[in-house]
Amino acid sequence: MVHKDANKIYKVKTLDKNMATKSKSVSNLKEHIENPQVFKTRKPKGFLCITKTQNPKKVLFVVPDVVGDKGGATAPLPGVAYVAGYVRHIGHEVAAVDMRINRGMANLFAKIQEFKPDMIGLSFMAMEFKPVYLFIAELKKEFPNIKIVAGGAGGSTFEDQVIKDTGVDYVITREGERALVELLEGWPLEDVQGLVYLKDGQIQKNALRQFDFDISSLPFPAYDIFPIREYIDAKIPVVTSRGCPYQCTFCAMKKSMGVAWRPRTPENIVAEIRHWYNQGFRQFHFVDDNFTLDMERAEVLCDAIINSGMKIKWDLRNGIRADRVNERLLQKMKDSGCFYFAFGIESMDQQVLDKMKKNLKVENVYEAVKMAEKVGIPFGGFFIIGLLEDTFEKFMKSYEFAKATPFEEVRFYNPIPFPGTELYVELVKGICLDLAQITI
Ligand code: B12
Ligand code: SF4
Repeated sequence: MVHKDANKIYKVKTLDKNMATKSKSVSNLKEHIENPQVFKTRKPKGFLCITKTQNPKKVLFVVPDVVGDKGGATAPLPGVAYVAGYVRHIGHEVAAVDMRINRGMANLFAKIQEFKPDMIGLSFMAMEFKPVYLFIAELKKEFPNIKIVAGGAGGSTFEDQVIKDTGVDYVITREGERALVELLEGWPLEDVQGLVYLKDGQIQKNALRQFDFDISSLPFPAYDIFPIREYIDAKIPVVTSRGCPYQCTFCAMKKSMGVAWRPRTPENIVAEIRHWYNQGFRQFHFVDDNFTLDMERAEVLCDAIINSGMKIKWDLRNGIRADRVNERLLQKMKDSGCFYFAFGIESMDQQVLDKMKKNLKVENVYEAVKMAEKVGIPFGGFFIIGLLEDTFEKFMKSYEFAKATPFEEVRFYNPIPFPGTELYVELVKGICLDLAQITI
């Protein structure tokens, strides 16, 4: 499942000084993918030239049984599916156990005994660290000789601390596709960018990996290794872009996905949707950090969906910015099947917004909800209570606004100072908050 237009030139528009203007021709990776016989050995650091492994390994991806507020697994994890898809494409054998669906350690142990993986790959979010660490301890006890590699937002957040706290063999920070392949190929550990590992009992943290600008040329996520029809939402998650250039102080996605916004080509996205459409799926869930950053590109994508003739429904629950929509875009979103989206508003008090560096004006929010009402897509609003500068009176502005606006859904979150965020630094260093007091 590799997109055929992978070397199409797609212009990445820039938003502010945080992003350099780029026009990127996607790469010689495509040549390698299309000519899998060309197996080249290790090249200068940072360049992945492996196209087909000569030493296939078995990797079992495990999603620990930690579920959010829905009490069950809503969808397979895109991050794990991306990594698995890439590793499989190179020729390694992959399988997955989503323990949120196939519950119980006994089931997992049976699967491990049957599949006999060379390596177990785990993904977790920082919030989930307590149950996940207990889970790793059990796994290590039962299978002390199988290497475990941890990744995901949790791995990128805690880095070496994960090894210290759990004894996993490796942590891969940031994007995991190419790093895991390099690890499986047996590259010298010090050459695998983004890898954290133990050497002679000492933690080694390699240089961080550059973010991947070639995401249209990655194989589609391997959702097929998950029990895809057993999730609560019969929706396929689609990551149409990675990263976000804004600097919101509370936001914890930078450490795993970075400030560089990297869109996939509309053709590539439509090809992925078509793949699942042909298998009977009609609902999709776009999980970008900043789907509408480039409004023109979002329109082009909506047009491409409309022109594809596929009658799909899609939603966007991650919160788009109120200053990155216009009526024409919203209309195209609706026409292409968008049945719900949410605005990431955070606060209706300008001082609080400014303090969190949201780079948003409350006026933008008023305008955006008016447009959304006019176009008629049901929409939600996400807020955060209790960030720095917030007070009861300021919170009431958000509360009154939420009550007065015909939101389909309103969420008020508490802020969590994730390591790696500016909020964390402000709280821990600035106000000398005792780290031991932070429970997440
Ligand atoms: C979709 C999504 C969800 C989905 C699915 C979660 C998931 N684990 O994928 C749902 C709705 C369940 C969800 C829920 C929550 N989420 Co959420 N979510 C996201 C979102 C928007 C996209 C994730 C995604 O698919 N990205 C695209 C893929 C390609 O990237 P990726 O997952 O990072 O995977 C790459 C690497 O991390 C790595 N990798 C991933 N897994 C593995 C495994 C191995 C073995 C290796 C080697 C590498 C590797 O390689 C992947 C490919 O490059 C992210 C934002 C973000 N950009 O990460 C927030 C994010 C992960 N969520 C976050 C939070 C806080 C939550 C909630 C706590 C929100 C809440 N208050 O309720 C809940 C937690 C639910 C729970 N379990 O208790 C935070 C996590 C912070 C942190 N440092 O851990 C993020 C970063 C949002 C943010 N801006 O702060 N979320
Ligand atoms: S909260 Fe949204 S706009 Fe702000 S940095 Fe995170 S993803 Fe970007």
